[in-house]
Amino acid sequence: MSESPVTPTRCGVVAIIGRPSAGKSTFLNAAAGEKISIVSPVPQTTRNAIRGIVNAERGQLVFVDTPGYHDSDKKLNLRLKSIAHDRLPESDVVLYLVDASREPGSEEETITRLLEPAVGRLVVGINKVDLPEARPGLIKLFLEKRLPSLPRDRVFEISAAKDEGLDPLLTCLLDLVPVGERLYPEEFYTDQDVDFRIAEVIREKAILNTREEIPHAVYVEVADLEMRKGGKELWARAFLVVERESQKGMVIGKGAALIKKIRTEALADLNRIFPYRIHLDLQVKVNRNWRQKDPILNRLMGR
Ligand SMILES: Nc1nc2c(ncn2[C@@H]2O[C@H](COP(=O)(O)OP(=O)(O)OP(=O)(O)O)[C@@H](O)[C@H]2O)c(=O)[nH]1
Ligand SMILES: [Mg+2]
Repeated sequence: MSESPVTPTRCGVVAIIGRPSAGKSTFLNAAAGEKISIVSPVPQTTRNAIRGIVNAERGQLVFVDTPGYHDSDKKLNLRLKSIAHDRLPESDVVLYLVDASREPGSEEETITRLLEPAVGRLVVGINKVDLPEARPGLIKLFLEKRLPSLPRDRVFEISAAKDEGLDPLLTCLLDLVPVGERLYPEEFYTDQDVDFRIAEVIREKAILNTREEIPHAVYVEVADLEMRKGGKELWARAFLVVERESQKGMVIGKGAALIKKIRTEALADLNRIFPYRIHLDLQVKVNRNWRQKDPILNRLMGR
């Protein structure tokens, strides 16, 4: 009796690497069809290695979104860089995202130098091709020069924001990950804790509603979480933490209008993400120069 051949399942870890604002988190959300990682126009929005799981008939891709790779000697930036760096050896495939609307400069050169040893398991997404100023041809020339052994069929033009061109790229990634069972149950799409996701959504709204140095000076601390009404409601108390007393007023706004707006926008997203009703008490406090404090950075960035 002949049996029809069964295609084996594939599963692997894909690290997403690229410059700040290349669209790594936007890509992850589009690929997964869920809001997993926060997005903003401000560079260095992502501060952690965030897992997002994409299930397909043929298998599972476990993406790891990383902080934008950026050369700087500041304490926080060095942490962000090492988070991205450390994900390389533990991934099966590396997805390098390049912003087609920006000329590839020294930062892009640093990244290609970093990725050169991984070229055999590298896939490139040339992102933001929807923008009129996008020049994918220029990026391709850059890649040919910097990564000459990268096969051309590993380079894809995409628009993460418009969810265009993602399927051939995902197919290519599935072809490259090893044969193996799924690492996560199929209904899983992220491994983040509830309090981390709440903190991140609040931070996204704070970034989107402030300017200049404030977006970088903010972190969010979830102080209390309590399930009520038999799991129907989640009550959260959180602090939006800034670096200086003078920044407090800027986040609170006139008549507390800004902090109210941040809270309302965060709640709208959180109520879409979670199956229970969220109640949020949000306050602002100062932790002087937290970006210089190792214990805080350890807590926020895990180390
Ligand atoms: N036009 C356009 N904009 C995009 C696209 N992908 C991302 N963006 C925008 O680019 C900005 C940065 O996107 P993110 O996804 O936060 O970028 P990132 O690479 O995760 O940035 P960091 O976390 O700071 O490293 C946001 O304003 C996105 O809306 C795209 O395909 N087209
Ligand atoms: Mg990001």
